[in-house]
Amino acid sequence: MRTQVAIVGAGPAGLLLSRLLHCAGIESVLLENRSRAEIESTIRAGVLEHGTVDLMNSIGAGERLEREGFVHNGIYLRFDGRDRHIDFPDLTGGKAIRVYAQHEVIKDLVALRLASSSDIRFEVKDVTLQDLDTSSPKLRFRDGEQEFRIKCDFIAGCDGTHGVCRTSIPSARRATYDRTYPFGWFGILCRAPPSSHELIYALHERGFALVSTRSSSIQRMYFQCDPVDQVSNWSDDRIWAEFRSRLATIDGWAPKEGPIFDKVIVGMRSVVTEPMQYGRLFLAGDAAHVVPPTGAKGLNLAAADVRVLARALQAFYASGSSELLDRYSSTALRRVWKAQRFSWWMTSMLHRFPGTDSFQHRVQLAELDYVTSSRAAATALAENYVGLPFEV
Ligand code: FAS
Ligand code: PHB
Repeated sequence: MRTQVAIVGAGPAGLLLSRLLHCAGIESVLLENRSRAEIESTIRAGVLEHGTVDLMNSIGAGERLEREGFVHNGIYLRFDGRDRHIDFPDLTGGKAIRVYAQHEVIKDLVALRLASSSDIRFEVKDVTLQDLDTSSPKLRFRDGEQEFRIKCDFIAGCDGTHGVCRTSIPSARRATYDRTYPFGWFGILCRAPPSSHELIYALHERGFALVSTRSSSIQRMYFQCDPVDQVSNWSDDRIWAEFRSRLATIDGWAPKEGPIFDKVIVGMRSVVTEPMQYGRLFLAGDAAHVVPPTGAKGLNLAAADVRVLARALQAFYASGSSELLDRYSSTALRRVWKAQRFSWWMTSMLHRFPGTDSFQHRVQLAELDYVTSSRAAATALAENYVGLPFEV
């Protein structure tokens, strides 16, 4: 097989990149080791930055997102039993966010890929990369009983945290910066009406809680938990009791409860791999970096990476210049590290760290009070949350 760009991984990064390249007339083959049904039902992120929405619309992938996604003009920070609102349009010159589940984004992008008769292979096995430091890198993979070899110009490693691309870069040529947080998130999906018209981020002495949404009848909520806790330890009744406790307000607010049909515990890590490229291999999305979900950045960073990569590849094929490709990693990392900082800051401000004393808790409350009473501080939160301008 021969193609211009071989893409490993059909998550948001790989699918968005394949569509951006298609729109630029650049051929790609997309390899995914799970089934279409699996990737279209993997419950993950829920918040799209305004720039991600614009990107989806620019590639013809925004029709259902515009119809079914929820525009949210702010978030609530809840502490000391009271809500304070962060008004995004007021603080950012009119920007907002869109709540639209990641698996819906995946469905929309897979449909576009198939409609354009572009090559996407599901359930492939044993992807390996060769000759990355030459001008004709290669991939091998198995599809069923058949072995395949792809010759290409470039490989995009969009295979997430547990993929094979990052580790295909010699360890002596890459550095990893990471932090593991001493807590996880217990996430639920339940059948209930929305408890709030916008997201609620709550700090309580028992820990963090988040009220998000998926639709008028399905709600997404999280609370901070022990990272080694087990889903089986938590009955529905115990879960709702924890949410009622952490989200309680002085005016008696309580979440709208309903049958819980999905429970998951996700770990909390910050990871960045530098550089995000080696020879003709370019990493994008979780293959290169992971953020704690507190800032709702994971999916949006993947989109920002592939926007930079697609423009660099387009310049190469249009003019032969590799200048933007040579700068891909440094360009992408500027936004990655700003998103890492914001995600770390939101996580540090809104979670109870084991072993911290009452002084630390009061410092956190003071920071929340400052962020919600200073226009300058609220603007800093808002402009990061809705999405910083894309790197040129
Ligand atoms: P992805 O991991 O989404 O996609 C990688 C793809 O590559 C997968 O489909 C995988 O099957 C495939 N793959 C892996 N190895 C392969 C191989 N060897 N060969 C071929 N294919 C291979 N982010 C938020 O912003 N908000 C959230 O609330 C949030 N919640 C999350 C909950 C969980 C449980 C997890 C794990 C992540 C969560 N994230 C959240 C982060 C998540 O949304 C990622 O940032 C986002 O999926 C990144 O997209 P990709 O980089 O495309 O990676
Ligand atoms: C979600 O809806 O899944 C979600 C929203 C905001 C976050 C994290 C997750 O910060």
